[in-house]
Amino acid sequence: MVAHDAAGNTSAQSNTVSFTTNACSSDGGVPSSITTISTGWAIPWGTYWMPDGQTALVTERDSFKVFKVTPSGAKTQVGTVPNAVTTNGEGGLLGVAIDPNWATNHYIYLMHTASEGNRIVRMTYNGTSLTGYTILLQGIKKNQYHNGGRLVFGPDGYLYASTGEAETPDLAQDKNSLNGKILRLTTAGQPAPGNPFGNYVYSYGHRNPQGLAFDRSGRLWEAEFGNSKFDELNLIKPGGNYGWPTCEGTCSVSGMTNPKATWPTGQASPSGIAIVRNVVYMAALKGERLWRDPDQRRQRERRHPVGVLRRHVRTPAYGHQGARR
Ligand SMILES: [Ca+2]
Repeated sequence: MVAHDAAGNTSAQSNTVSFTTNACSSDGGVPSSITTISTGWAIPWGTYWMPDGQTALVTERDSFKVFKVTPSGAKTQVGTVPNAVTTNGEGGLLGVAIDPNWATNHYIYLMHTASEGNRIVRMTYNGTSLTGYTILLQGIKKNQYHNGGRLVFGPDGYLYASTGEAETPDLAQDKNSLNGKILRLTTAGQPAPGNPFGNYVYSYGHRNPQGLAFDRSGRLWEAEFGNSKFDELNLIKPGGNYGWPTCEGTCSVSGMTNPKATWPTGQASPSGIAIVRNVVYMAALKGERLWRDPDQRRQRERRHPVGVLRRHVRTPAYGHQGARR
């Protein structure tokens, strides 16, 4: 920096100063110029960007393959996850997450169905191939449907996983069951310190939770399949009871946390979510569209937001699961 006074004197150059500007005050913006970057997929399921944002890893549910994909559309198989099986339904190779410290430890995390149940495992990805299969948590009850399966890292450095209730609704209310939950664990596969019930459970009362994403404020959002009436977008708090099977969508039962947004199931059936510039994007399977949920509406924390979300673009359902469950 250089200073000037009223007399026209100019100072010497200061030392170099570096700073980071604040985030843009206006969130979102409506997407445009929507293009297809990659084709030829069977059932692509989990997607996660590498920390450098230059490539993503994408899982294929029924082939158990993992691919590297670039924004230009280049697609390279990097491996196949061992010990994965299908359920002839919604199980198979599911979510993927990249360790925030990948540059030094080269760890990635996967959720998949195996012989004894659903597992969360760690593998080593060196940028080219997968090795070092290590089980972190296993025996999460599997079922033909309702396996959950999304993974995401929180800003706290812990791994969050969504698990379905395996079409056994009472498991969702059992705080000692791994099913119908959002779990929080360490990268070594232990319950994260400070979890509300001293085990893996972070929140409960979920039916078939799917997308998980953190917003700019570090808040966790989750999209969830309802049964036959309403799908949900929930703001997740530790220890929260999200209602299933007592409630589907919004209800007025003491102790149950209502969703921040709901949709008639025919318009949604949510799959993955992503948050970009604090706007939630939610892929809808039966709805065959991409929903866009601007931040302002979430900040109002509306209790009955049915219909306030607006359909923006149609998209082929990704992670298509066939008949809605
Ligand atoms: Ca609920």
